[in-house]
Amino acid sequence: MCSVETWQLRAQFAAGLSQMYGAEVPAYHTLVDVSSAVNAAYAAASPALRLGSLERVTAERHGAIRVGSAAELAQVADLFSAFGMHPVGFYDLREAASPVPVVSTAFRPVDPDELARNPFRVFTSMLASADIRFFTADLRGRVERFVAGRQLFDPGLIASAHLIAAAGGCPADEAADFVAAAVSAFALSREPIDRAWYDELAAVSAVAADIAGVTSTHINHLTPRVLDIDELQRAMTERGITMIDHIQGPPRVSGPQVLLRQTSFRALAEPRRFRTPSGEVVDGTLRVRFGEVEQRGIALTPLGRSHYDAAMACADPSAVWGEHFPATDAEMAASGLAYYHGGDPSRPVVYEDFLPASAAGIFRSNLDTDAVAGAGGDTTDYSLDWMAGQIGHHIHDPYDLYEKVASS
Ligand code: OOG
Ligand code: NI
Repeated sequence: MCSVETWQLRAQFAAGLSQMYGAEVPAYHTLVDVSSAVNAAYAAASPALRLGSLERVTAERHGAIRVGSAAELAQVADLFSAFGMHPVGFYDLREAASPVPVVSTAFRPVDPDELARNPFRVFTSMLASADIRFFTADLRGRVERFVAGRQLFDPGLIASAHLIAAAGGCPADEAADFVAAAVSAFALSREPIDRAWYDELAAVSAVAADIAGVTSTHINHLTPRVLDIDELQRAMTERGITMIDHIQGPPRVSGPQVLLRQTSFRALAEPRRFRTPSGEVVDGTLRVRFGEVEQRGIALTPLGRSHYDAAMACADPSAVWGEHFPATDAEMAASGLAYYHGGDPSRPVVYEDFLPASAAGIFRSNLDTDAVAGAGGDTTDYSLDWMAGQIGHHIHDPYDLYEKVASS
């Protein structure tokens, strides 16, 4: 008997992570408070919220995690399927203007009613250790051995996840333990970090060190959703918090707001423990986690996306926006640029995914140094199909999902 359904487990998982992360990163509470205030003020001024109710938007979060290998990603996929979160899309952040040596997917509910019940999603990145532009053969071998030798998830947790995913839920007396065990797998570890190993990886890429320099994974950030990100950016700055210079993604426009806009701030140094080369355990700090906020707009069709990419290729996208996009939803719908439920311009389909260029910008926001990619082309096999084969789960094409939502 499944008295607790998958979506309820997902809601509990999101709430549990939020509670844990808030205890670990107090600035998160400031961010959530400011976000809630911005949303309440926006909703009060604009009674018709077309992109989600105040309740859904204010409760909405996305998380980000990073793992070291395809085998670890497969475990994440198995674990998240118990929460009704399935992989959608393939993001290659090695191709960004400031490359990050990871390939990613996003785990999220795929059915509209599931999104409505709880839209929790987790952007999940895997270290691209096979990319010789970042890792020498020697370093790759050591990274892969280190990662293969650690255990991110208790095999019992993954076994339970299989059963829950297959049954669509679990009995009430099992739910709390399962969710608590899943949440704690993403806690920041107190295990001492091998200083020399961490520093060697950090010299290649700070993200590589965060992923493969430690024996566990952790929530990197937990992102609230706001209805007015410019106002959020202003309010956070007013509180003395230094935000990244530019909001990532599309500019603020007077017409229909599309896709996803994001901003972030650098987290404070967090206490971590290190083991020095002489074997001594000492206290130190790392700055790897940050705060992020998102504003979601309308999902674009492949045609709309090509217009978006063309606008974003210009030095000042806001100056040329009108050359690529019309000013009204009616024209957006008529020209097939964006998705609307049943083609009705008053009912936009919300973008539920991520943007690779923005993600790379978000990754960078907490780094002192960028990764330096060596010369040469990509010789790896990384692709959506490769990833799907490795993890043994179908990876949904986001456009298929939007088509289905728009026509249902
Ligand atoms: C993921 C960065 C990307 C987003 O919202 O685009 C991301 C990470 O830092 O692990 O979270
Ligand atoms: Ni994020």
